[in-house]
Amino acid sequence: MTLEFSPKRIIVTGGAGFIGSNFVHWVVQNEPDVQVTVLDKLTYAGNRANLEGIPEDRLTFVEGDICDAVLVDSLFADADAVVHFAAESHNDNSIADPSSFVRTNVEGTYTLLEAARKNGVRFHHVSTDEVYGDLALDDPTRFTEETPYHPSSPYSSTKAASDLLVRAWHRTYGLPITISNCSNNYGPRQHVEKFIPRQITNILSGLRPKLYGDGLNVRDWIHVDDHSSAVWTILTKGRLGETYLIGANGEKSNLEVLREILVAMGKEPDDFDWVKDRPGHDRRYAIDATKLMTELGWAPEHTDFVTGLHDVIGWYRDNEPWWRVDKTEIEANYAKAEH
Ligand code: NAD
Ligand code: TDX
Repeated sequence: MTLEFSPKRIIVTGGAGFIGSNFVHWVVQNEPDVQVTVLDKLTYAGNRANLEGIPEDRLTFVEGDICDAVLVDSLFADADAVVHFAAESHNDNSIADPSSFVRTNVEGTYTLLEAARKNGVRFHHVSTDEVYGDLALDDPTRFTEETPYHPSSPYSSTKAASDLLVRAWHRTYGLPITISNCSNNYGPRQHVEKFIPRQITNILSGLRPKLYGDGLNVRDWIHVDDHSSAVWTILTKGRLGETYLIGANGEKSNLEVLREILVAMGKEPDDFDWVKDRPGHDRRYAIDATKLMTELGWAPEHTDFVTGLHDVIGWYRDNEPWWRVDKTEIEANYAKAEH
């Protein structure tokens, strides 16, 4: 039985992005003894405003690059653990230009691992179910920790590379690590480039939603707060060197999700455009989270997807200045790719 780990000073990379910022809010609310340092480059996907409302005595914000070895080393000298969210995260961008994905996701993770090794810092690596490739729509199985890696896109192949680096640093150098691979997240503060926010903000902007291909691709949706509680559980109770899959039985086709959004926003279920498919588009993701649930006792709390979706729609209605600044440029880029 592994003794519980109780970090007091954690570094959260990518803590100004969608999932990282939700994780920081979750930790500050649920773990009163933990001090958080966010390291974030504030790329187009990072936003300092995502951390508003967090008391100053709980959070230190450092604007910087995870590839900056000197900076990373100085921060790690004073930390118990790092929770590594920072990444280039959008598949469509990785198809248009993979270079920043290789740099941040692979070289950045390597830089953090070396600093963790030097300073004896516990390492939790946040990854994705996309490293396993995809499943057929009629395949009765789901991904488990034993599924072989088979990534499809430049994004998912760089995430797979980073996972393998983390495993190697454990096996070779004995670095205390855990890895989690989660399914598609939804929730507040997700960038407007991603599927659910794009469709909601299109409708709020008087634009028609856009569905790729035949719309039957399946994603396994989980609320971002359930991802946060799972990552904390794995960091504090997980066995060293282990991988845990995170999911909440949320399989839905893109067409189903889009129709839920349209109906919730008072539109007709066919008020959208079919657009060009994504090259190499993964067909279906599905997670079996049995190991995390049985071994560590984790369970998701936000299991009613329609209620969660209504809350997210409300968040985008109430926070138009947050997303409006990026919307025009994102839609112009999508138009160039015929998406
Ligand atoms: P995001 O794009 O919203 O945020 C990424 C954050 O990382 C941003 O704040 C950005 O400024 C920062 N960043 C990027 N490059 C950096 C660099 N070189 N140095 C420092 N900071 C940098 O991403 P997200 O959707 O919140 O995803 C977070 C993590 O979770 C990623 O590792 C992703 O692979 C993983 N993940 C995401 C999902 C999902 O559904 N979005 C699902 C499973 C796993
Ligand atoms: O306008 C759109 N229309 C559409 O049909 C967009 C933006 C997407 N899609 C489709 C493509 C996917 O099948 O919707 C699905 C979801 O697309 P994304 O939001 O781009 O997510 P996905 O490619 O599934 O990857 C996400 O989940 C796993 C995150 O972006 C990754 O960071 C995470 O690893």
